Amino acid sequence: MSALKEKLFEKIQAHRSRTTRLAKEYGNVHLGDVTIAQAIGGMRGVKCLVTDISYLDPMEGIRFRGYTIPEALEKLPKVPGAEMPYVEGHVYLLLTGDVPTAKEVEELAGEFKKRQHVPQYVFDVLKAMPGDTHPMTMFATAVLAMQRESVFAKRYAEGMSKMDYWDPAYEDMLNMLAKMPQIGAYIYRLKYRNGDIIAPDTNLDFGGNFAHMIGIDKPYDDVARLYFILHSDHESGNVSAHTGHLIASALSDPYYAISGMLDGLAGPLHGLANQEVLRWIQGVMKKMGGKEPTEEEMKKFVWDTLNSGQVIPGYGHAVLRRTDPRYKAQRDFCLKHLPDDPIFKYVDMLYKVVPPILREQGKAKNPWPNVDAQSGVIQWHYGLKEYDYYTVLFGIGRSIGVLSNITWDRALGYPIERPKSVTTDMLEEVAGIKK
Ligand code: HAX
Repeated sequence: MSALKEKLFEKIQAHRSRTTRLAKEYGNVHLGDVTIAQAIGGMRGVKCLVTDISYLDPMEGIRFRGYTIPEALEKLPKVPGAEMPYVEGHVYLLLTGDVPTAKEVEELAGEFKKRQHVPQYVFDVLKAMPGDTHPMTMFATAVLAMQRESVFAKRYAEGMSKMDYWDPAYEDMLNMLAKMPQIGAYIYRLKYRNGDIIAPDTNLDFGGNFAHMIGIDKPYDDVARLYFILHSDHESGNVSAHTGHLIASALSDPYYAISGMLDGLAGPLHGLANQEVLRWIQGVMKKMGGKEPTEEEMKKFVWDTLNSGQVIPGYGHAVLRRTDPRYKAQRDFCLKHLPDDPIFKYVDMLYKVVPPILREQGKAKNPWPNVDAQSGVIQWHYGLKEYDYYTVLFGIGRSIGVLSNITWDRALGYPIERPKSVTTDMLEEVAGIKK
């Protein structure tokens, strides 16, 4: 170890006990409007963000513009011959708060078709990346590479009134979203299908075209629609939504903001948990040599994971205190379309086994499954087995909510975000440990 690294390690070891003591013994002490526990503990529960796009109740789960998931799926106009609604209709709902008519959806779908052309240089950038690059790195890079297309950045450079910011933010939103199915599918085919790219079909809707370009038949188009809608928004405090809002608050344009929010989504405690769930289940299956585990064997795998200091992916949540309705919506889909899928059976057994174990362990505040516990099974079932790709699907969906929020942030003139930090010494003074 270098002398610098050694010195740093000594300092870290000396400092750790101070932070732990502050959080454990003085967590409830107030530091202005928040407690020491909230300042150290990732601002949990601090109400200081505003959004009307969606609201997350700890017990009920998400409502998009006031609608629960079943209500939104029922009310939004359906794609002819499909079980699921148009993703475009959900974009309309999040942006305006109104359920669109069939004509309004058609118009928006037409707008997307006009804007869907992806510049060749984006594909060239993707092709130039090493073959083992993670799909999320490719996705965030593709979005960042397109920053030169930003209408917001162009209009800002020309000199634009604050009152007009929402307009180019809206243009960037539609331009970017319209291209996402093709960029996402291109990454998949380039990385996992030897670059055998399928051209878009301009007659298809957002979800249908994505399924077509990925190369998976019906009902995968409905899987894509369901997936993009479910992952679109989860109010504003989660890492991806908050990152997008934060970056855009500096008036960095929506391309910068979306590229950055995708980086946050790529963390295993957030969006990457969907790949981790499948990776974990594959590990269990491998150990079982293909045999279905008994409940007792499954319990042992769960305890082994916890005892080795790892989290159970797909379980727990910072806000939710019940089973995630996004999990339920996907479980209902599985029960209808793939009840006998072996991985669905594993996942369903985990639903029985994990919550009591997390309760017994006594650490996680929410022992119930979140969206990521169920999402990979459906992808796997329809042949999309490359699980490190799953977070890209989440990212396409999440872009809808984050971009809607950014457009409204600019419309309402929300300022640059700038909370205040303090030092550990200051916390110890507030706690009365240090005079
Ligand atoms: N397995 C094991 N331990 C868990 C756990 C899980 N699934 N969930 C929480 N815990 C632990 C925490 O690691 C923490 O331990 P320490 O005290 O040792 O730090 C303790 O329980 C208290 O955590 P918490 O207050 O209940 O949860 P947080 O708000 O801190 O974290 C997380 C919420 C989602 C990050 C957490 O539940 C977790 O790590 N879950 C597994 C990863 C996962 O599924 N993430 C996706 C969440 C949904 C999402 O954002 N999707 O994108």
